[in-house]
Amino acid sequence: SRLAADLRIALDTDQLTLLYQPIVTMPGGALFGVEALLRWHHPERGPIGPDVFIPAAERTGLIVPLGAWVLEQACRQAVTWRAELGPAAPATVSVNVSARQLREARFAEDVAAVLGRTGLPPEVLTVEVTETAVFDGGTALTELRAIAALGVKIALDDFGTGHSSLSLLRSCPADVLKVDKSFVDDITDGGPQAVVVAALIGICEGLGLRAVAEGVETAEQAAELQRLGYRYAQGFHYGRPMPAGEIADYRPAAD
Ligand code: G
Ligand code: G
Ligand code: NA
Ligand code: MN
Repeated sequence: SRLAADLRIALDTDQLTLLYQPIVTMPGGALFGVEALLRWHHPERGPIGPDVFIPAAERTGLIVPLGAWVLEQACRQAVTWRAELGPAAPATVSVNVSARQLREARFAEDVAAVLGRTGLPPEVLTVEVTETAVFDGGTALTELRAIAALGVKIALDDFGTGHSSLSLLRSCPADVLKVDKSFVDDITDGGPQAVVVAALIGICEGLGLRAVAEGVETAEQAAELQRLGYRYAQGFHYGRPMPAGEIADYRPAAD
């Protein structure tokens, strides 16, 4: 397609950038880590969202070189932050990995190579995968176990929206569970979402997983999450995705 052809060019020029969104601790909202989020500024069409071009990149297989670029950029940035900010650097840098990337038998090898090239300690990198990508079968679990063995952290992204299964939490070497925004949206209404969010923190505590609440947009949601026992959050209430250079200046705006 036209989009895929343009994306191939974008990869070779400098139309792609990574923004970084704070992942914070509660209470207080101090910076804990960041999630890398890909942005494409098309020379004629302007900004195109990853929800549009990632699926196209998956269909064409371009996601493999694209994903490798994202991984390399994010690891290099993490190394730069550690050199420049020392203990104030993000403790973890998360990178989204799609189903197709995980199906590539070389994924773990590529991750190991990037860590070697950049010198980033493996435990600083978090790979975010969806439940659906893990269930995709094939080599996904093998690749995840291989990167976990390197010391890289694994986060289950958008948790609750896919085929959420408790057996997945046992078979997949996950360290972090990211509770999807759709569950966080209505927690202050006392509806069924609140029950799910409350149950997930218990599951995470029991299994030794770090629970991160995604899409936190209001002070009321943040307060309710803290009341339920959540200690990590991400969302516009705390910080929007921002250029790497702004992360050093991040200060908690709110609890
Ligand atoms: O940043 P935004 O909310 O627009 O992201 C939309 C979707 O695109 C999210 O599901 C996010 O996980 C995905 N996404 C953003 N950056 C990347 C990336 O670098 N690689 C992959 N595979 N997905 C990404
Ligand atoms: O699928 P994933 O969780 O990786 O998607 C992250 C996406 O969610 C990013 O594109 C980011 O821009 C978006 N996002 C992050 N926080 C918020 C929020 O508080 N509200 C909304 N609407 N989107 C958010
Ligand atoms: Na994500
Ligand atoms: Mn998510």
